[in-house]
Amino acid sequence: MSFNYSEKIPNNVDLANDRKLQRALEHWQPHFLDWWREQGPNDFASDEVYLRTAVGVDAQGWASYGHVKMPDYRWGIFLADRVADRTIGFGDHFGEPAWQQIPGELRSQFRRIIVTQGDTEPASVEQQHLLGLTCPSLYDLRNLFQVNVEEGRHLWAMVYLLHAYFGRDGREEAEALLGRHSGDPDNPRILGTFNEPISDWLSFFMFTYFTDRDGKFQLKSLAESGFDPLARTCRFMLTEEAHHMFVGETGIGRIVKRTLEVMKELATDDPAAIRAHGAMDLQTIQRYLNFWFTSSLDLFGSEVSSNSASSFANGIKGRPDESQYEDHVCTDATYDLETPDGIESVNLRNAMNEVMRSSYVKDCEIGIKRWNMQIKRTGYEIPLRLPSSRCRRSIGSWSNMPVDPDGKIIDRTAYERQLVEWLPTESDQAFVHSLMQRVTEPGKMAGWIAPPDRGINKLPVDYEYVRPH
Ligand code: BYC
Repeated sequence: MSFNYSEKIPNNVDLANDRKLQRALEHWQPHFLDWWREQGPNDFASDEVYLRTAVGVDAQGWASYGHVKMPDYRWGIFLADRVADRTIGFGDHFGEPAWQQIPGELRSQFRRIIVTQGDTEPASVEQQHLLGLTCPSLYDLRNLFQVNVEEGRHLWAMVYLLHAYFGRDGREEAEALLGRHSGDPDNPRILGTFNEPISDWLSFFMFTYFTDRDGKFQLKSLAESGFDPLARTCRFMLTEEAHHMFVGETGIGRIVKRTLEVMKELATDDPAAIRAHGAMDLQTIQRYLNFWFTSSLDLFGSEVSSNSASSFANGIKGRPDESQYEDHVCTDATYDLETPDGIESVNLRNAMNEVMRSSYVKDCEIGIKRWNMQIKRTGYEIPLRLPSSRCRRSIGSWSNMPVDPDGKIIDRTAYERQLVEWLPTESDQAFVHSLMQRVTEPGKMAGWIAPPDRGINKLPVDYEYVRPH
């Protein structure tokens, strides 16, 4: 497939030969650009940003670098290459040829999942839209914008599917994706975490570590879908998603590194002294981690879910890396769930949300181990840790249960008293906000974060990643 960049919408789906679809998407495009101007990082619209743009799906094409003004970024539609003779890898249709069109009886289920996925993408851009004003460096500013434009492209990916496969309903859903807004009391985003404000960079790095990682797992499960265009779209989105999690992991790692430098310099682990020196104490970092991890856990849905069972049965949504399992049908298998009333054995198909959540938690542990090695090497015994996945839940069987970070059910009054200590307090937030000062001299870093080990695309750290207009 060749790519034609003289087209308004770069794509590898042969849009030029589908005039009706092309017209529908070209009708949506100005609405998207209006939304980007109103809800995106508009203060930087005339700056030139060193961005990676996808111009194809192969090893060379997916990462083409250069300075671009964000409103001129080419939001294109790219699906990973088609796998010849692909068959459905799980559920009741296991082994049947993958679908190129959506089976009529599954339309509304597919639509719901595509809309939910699509809704998160613009939500995150809205959540982050003021962060550029307080960037700790030009390197970080560029990474923020890279994440933002790619989330915009991921919205395009879902809107393409809605327009191409769902007719008028799909076009209405695509409009509605621009009508809901993060945190809007009248018309909020669909999932909880995407309505939480991200008004400082510590939250941004936590979000890209924990919430984008939910994205990784959800996209992996949709990359298994029996509906081939959805699977191919998600496969390509995953290549971009990896960078977002890199931003989170290295961002938190660099904050921890700077904190440890200050602790060493002052020879103390006293939070007040560390703060007075302009760095973030590990306890504050832990409280932000508690907030974003527990919020992101809810994004997997309920432990026992008939929706997840039917998504699996119908070939809509598989398990991430389905090929790692032996049984792809799971009609007789069971799963032992820990509920507040004890162990409950449920049909595995009904526990798919929990299967995914458990893999997600394991993946989250990797960064924690890495940061803790840094802390240990400096000689301190203040490890960061993930709270129990039962703690502070708002969805599922542990919802609203008084569970402490160790996973133990405790007295409700004690829980309510202590919860405020496990999460960022108002004074933590005021302190973190007080550190958020804009640094825009190439190579310079704010005092609360260490420089990265290397720059983008083999360029030096002090490269001018964003050129102000
Ligand atoms: N908040 O049976 P249940 C990403 C709703 S992140 C509010 O428990 P089910 C990204 C649910 O919708 C990945 N509502 O679970 C990251 C349902 O409502 P309806 C996003 C919630 O149905 C960073 C009801 O509760 N992708 O890409 O299996 C930056 C009962 O549901 C929540 C996806 O989510 C919640 N946390 O749903 C940018 C993939 N959890 O329909 C991007 C698409 C559940 O009965 N979505 N509910 O009114 C799905 O696969 C599924 O819808 C869910 C689980 C994962 C959300």
